[in-house]
Amino acid sequence: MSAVLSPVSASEQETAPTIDGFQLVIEALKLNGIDTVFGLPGIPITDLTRKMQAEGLRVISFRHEQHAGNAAAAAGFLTQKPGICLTVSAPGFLNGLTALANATTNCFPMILISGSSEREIVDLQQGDYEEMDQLAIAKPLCKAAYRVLHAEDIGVGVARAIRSALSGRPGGVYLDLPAKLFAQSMDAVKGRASLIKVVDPAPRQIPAPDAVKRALDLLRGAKRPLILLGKGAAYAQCDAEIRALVEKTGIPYLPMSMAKGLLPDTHALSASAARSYVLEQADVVMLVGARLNWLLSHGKGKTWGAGQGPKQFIQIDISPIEADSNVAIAAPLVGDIGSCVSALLGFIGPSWSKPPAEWTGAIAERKDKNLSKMAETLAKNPPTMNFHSALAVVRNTVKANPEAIVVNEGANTLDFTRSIVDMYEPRKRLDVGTWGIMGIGMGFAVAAAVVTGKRVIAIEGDSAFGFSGMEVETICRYDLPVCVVVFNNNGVYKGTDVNLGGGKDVAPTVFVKNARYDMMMMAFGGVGVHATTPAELDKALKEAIASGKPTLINAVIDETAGTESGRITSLNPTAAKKK
Ligand code: ADP
Ligand code: TZD
Repeated sequence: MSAVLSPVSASEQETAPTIDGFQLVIEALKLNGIDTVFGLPGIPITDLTRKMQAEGLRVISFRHEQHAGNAAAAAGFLTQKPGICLTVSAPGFLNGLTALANATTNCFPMILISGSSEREIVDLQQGDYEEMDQLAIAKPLCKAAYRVLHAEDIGVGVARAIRSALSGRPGGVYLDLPAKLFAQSMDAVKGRASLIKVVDPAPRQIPAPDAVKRALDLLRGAKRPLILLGKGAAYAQCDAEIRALVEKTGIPYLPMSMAKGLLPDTHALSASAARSYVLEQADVVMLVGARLNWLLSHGKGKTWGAGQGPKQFIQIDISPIEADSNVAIAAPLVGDIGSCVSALLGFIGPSWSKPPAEWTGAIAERKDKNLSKMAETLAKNPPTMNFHSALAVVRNTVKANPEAIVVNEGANTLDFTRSIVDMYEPRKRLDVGTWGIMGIGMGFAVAAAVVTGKRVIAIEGDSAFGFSGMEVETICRYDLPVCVVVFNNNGVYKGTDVNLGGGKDVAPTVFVKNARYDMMMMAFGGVGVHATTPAELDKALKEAIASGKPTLINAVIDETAGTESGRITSLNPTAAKKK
C-alpha cells in the first residue's frame, strides 16, 4: 500500500526521494535517543534488525524472546529510557509477553515491538502465517498498546509508546507493527517531518504543599519512625536527595531488595539487620517508591506488630491510586520521588529533632547481635560448601568491586544472597522483583553488561539458571563481562526429594546429579570452572572479574541445604507445608 499524502505529478514521483516503513521506524527510535535494541529476528522483522545495525543501533540478538524482553526491561530500569524488545509475530510475540507483563508489574519502562501478520487475514481468521490478534492479547498485560497501520503514523506510534512507558508510573507498552507497514513508502521529506521527538517524556510531578505539610507533621511527631526504600526510589535516580533525607532526619531505613545500595548496606542508619524488629515496632513508616504488597505482608498482621498500637503510613509514589491499596495511608505524597524528597528536605533544617535515642539505640543493639551471629555463620567452613560458605566469598567479591552489578534469582539462592551480600552503590542489584519470577537471569545480566559496561555477577540457583541458560551463548557471542555462578544443589530448592510413588522417575524437584553447568559456557568459548570449595570459588571469581571474560562457575552446594521455597515457604498451600 502506498501512503503518499498528496497527489504529485508523474515527474515529481520519479524524482522525489522516498522513505520506507523500516527506515521511519529506525529514525523515529534514534530521534528519541534509543541506541540499543534487544530482539530475535524472523519474518517480518529480519530486515529491520539488519537495517538497524546498518544505521548504528546496537542490536543484541537473543536465543529466546523472553530473555530479550527481560533485557529490555532491565535496561529500562537502569537507564530511565524505555528498553526495546523486538520480536516476530504470534509465537515470538507470546514469548516476549511474559517479560512485558513482568516489566509492567515491576514498573520498569519497556516497549515490546512486534511484527504481525496481514491484518485483513488475521481479522477474518483466514489462517495466515503466524496469525494472531496480538494487540488484543497484549492489552490487558501492559500499560498501553498501539498499532500502526500507515507509514505516516510511525512517528506518532513510537512517540505514544515512549510517552506511555515513561510518564507517571513507568511500565510496559506494546507496539504492533504489521508486516505490510515496513514496505510502505512515502515522500522522504514528509516522512521525516512526521517523526516526533518526545519532549519531557517523564514530566516531574510536584507534590501539593498541603500534602508535604501533612507528611512532615506526621514524621515530626513520630517516636519510632522508619523509612522504607523501594525499587521506585532506585529507579528515580535522585540518590543524593534520598541519602540527604535519611541522614538529615536521622531516621533508620530499610531497603527493599532492589533498593539495596541506594545508601551502602553498611550505613549506620540501615536497619536491615533488625528488619523484623523495626517493622513490628515502628509507629510512623514512610514508604518511598515501595508498595505494600505481599513482599511487605500487605502492611498488616504479625509482621507489622498487629495489636501493638497504631501504625501510620506516609507514602511517596507517582501513582495517585497506590495509596490505601492495602491499609489506610495517613499521608499520601503524590509526585515523582525527586520532587517529593526535595520538597521534604526544604523543611528539614538544623532544628529538626532526630528520632529518640531509645529507638535508634534499640535498633543498634539488635543489629549488633544479628550481625555478629551472621559473621559467625559466615566464618564456618563446612566440609561440603553450603549457601553461607559460598556467599561469604561472593560478599567479599562485591565489597571489593562495589561497581559490579549483581543479578540474582532462585529461592534459597535469592534469599541468602539478598541478606548476606551487602550492596554499596545504587541500582547494582537486579532480581526476581515483584512476581518472584524465575528466568530473568541471563536477560538481566546481558542488559546490565550492555548498558553499563560494568562487570556483572549473576548468582543463580540451578533451577533458576535453567530458565535462561541457553543465553550463555549470547553472553559469549557479544563477549560480555558476565560471570554466572550457578549454586548447584541438584534440584529445585534442594536435591534430596524422593519419588513418593516409589517409581523409577526422580522426584519433580530433583535434577541430574552433579551436572556440569560450567561446560555449557565452555561449549561457546567462555571460561568454565567447577568449584567445590570456597577457595576455588574465590579464585574463579577473582579471575572472572579481572579478565572480564564470559565465565560460568559451577559452585557445588550441599544438596541437603536450603528449605522448600526459601523464606516464602508459608505461601505453599497446607498440604505441601507439612514437609
Ligand atoms: P519494591 O518491590 O522495591 O517494594 P515496588 O515495585 O513495589 O517496589 O514499588 C515501586 C513504586 O515506585 C511503584 O508504586 C511506582 O509507582 C513507584 N515509582 C516508580 N518510579 C517512581 C518515580 N519516579 N517517582 C515516584 N514513584 C515512583
Ligand atoms: N516458574 C517461574 C516462572 N517462576 C517461579 N517463581 C517458579 C516457577 C517457582 N520457583 C520459585 O519460586 S523458586 C524456583 C522455582 C522453580 C527455583 C528454586 O530452585 P533454585 O534455587 O535451584 O533456583 P535454590 O537456591 O536451590 O532454592
